[in-house]
Amino acid sequence: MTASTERDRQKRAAAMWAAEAIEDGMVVGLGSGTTADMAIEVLAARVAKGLRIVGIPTSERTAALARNLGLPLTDFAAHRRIDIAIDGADQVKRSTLELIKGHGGALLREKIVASASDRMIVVVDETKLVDQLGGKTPLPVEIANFGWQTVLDRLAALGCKPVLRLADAKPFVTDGGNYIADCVFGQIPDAAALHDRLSRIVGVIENGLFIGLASTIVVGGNNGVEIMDR
Ligand code: A5P
Repeated sequence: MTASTERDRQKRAAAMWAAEAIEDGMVVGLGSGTTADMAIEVLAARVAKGLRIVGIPTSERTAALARNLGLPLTDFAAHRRIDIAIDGADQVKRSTLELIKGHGGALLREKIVASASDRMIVVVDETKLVDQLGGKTPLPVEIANFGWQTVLDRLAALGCKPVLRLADAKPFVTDGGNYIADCVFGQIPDAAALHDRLSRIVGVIENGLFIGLASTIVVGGNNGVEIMDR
């Protein structure tokens, strides 16, 4: 088995575990990314067999996938609270269950959905587990497009190397119409402190540090899934 096939198998095992935790009548937060997609596929198959749920998507891409698969969608106008959100992550810190998210660019909606959820189940393969957040993995920060250059300067003053994310040689634009600065901080020993400092920069809309939001991490590994609860 190739490494990528094995990784897909691990991701699918985690996604299946999370999708099986969803019960009839629930409002479900639908995450973004390849692992969340797998959970959405399992949920849609369960809906086809009679499970009654509604989903709130964390991205336009996820909304399109859910619609194509026949998974009914709703929004915050109809439901203020979500029972369970299922989403992926780019890094998970073992000891604290703090996350880095946003490599897919959906971090703002993902964080709004996670914050409105009674429970957030994070689905990852074992390559996402780390002892310390950051390292070479950049922290995505969603920023206003007006004056983005000044925001990058302020981010750099925090000690990182911010790079404006591009797509097809133009700035990548999020579903909310904003830009993303990918910030390499190196090791992030105190995620809460960094989160606060980022939040104080005018023009920063949200950052990819998810602190105190994940309830359960489902890690797909060689020998099935490992469950880490907060
Ligand atoms: C999307 O913005 C991200 O937060 C994703 O949840 C994250 O990139 C995980 O994606 P994969 O499951 O594709 O690795």
